[in-house]
Amino acid sequence: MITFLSGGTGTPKLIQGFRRIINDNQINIIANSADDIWINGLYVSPDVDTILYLFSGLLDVSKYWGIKGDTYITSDFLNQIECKNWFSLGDKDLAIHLYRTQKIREGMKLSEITRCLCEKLDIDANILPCSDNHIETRIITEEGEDIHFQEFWVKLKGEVNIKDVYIKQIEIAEVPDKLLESLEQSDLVIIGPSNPITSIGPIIKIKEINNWMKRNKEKCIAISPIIGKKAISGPAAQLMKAKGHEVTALGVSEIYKDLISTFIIDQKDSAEIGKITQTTGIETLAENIVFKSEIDATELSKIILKH
Ligand code: FO1
Repeated sequence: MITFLSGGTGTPKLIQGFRRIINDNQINIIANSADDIWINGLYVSPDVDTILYLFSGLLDVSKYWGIKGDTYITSDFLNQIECKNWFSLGDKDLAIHLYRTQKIREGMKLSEITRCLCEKLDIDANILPCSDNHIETRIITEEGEDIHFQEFWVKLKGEVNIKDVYIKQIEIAEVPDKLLESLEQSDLVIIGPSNPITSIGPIIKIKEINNWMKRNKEKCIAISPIIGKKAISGPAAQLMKAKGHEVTALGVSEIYKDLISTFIIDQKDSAEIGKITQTTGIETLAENIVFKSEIDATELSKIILKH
């Protein structure tokens, strides 16, 4: 079994590569749930849904969130009657949020709801939110405002001077029932090339996951989401800087150093291998980590499996 820690778009793209060479029933996903947000009375779980849509063949791969071919009739009409609707929910996507919200109201846990959705969408992979507790990434702006990650990223388009980032309720977050069992059954645990602060950060900050990885770091590897001094995509650079990390592959390796035994950086950063290994003691490989197509992701997947 292979377990992926996933959030944002980088790890889902890598997973697409793995799916060409291993069966879905050999894959566990631990998805970030700290991007979750209540919007217009509905509970939306973006990083879990991206994975659900990916494994059910529904994902809009032009943006790596939402459902392909979805329409926005409800969202547009909502905009007409309520101007605050800055988070666009597709009409089919809405059905998932209606279902999840109803089940939450009936007292079901997020992991149980995710399992039901996997059955309904004919998904063979084992998909788990990192916690059944509600955790939430919050951004504190230079002006002192404390806003949800989605407000920072979607409403304000990331154009914010960040003073700090924190994960609300992370100290008391517990893993879902079967999560540790899934990790125990894994031959390999992969931190994909996602943002280490807000996509992977919440997952590895959960005590039971963090402790498990520390005890099993030989099985754990990570792929850098940073090449040179830039993020492959998304707000990783901005967020790493805000948390005082160097925006380089070395900076990423320092975040993961207690949890992994192998780190994969981009070929363009190959000169950094010595420095990373010296600073962190992690075996470091330089490969192509930019996925222009599924073939690139498959190539990296093959290299990881052979290693
Ligand atoms: N991203 C946007 O840039 N604009 C949106 O309106 C938006 C809506 C949305 C709805 C459901 C969903 O699952 C994801 C959505 N996203 C949207 C993506 C999301 O903000 C982030 O990309 C993820 O949270 C980062 O992993």
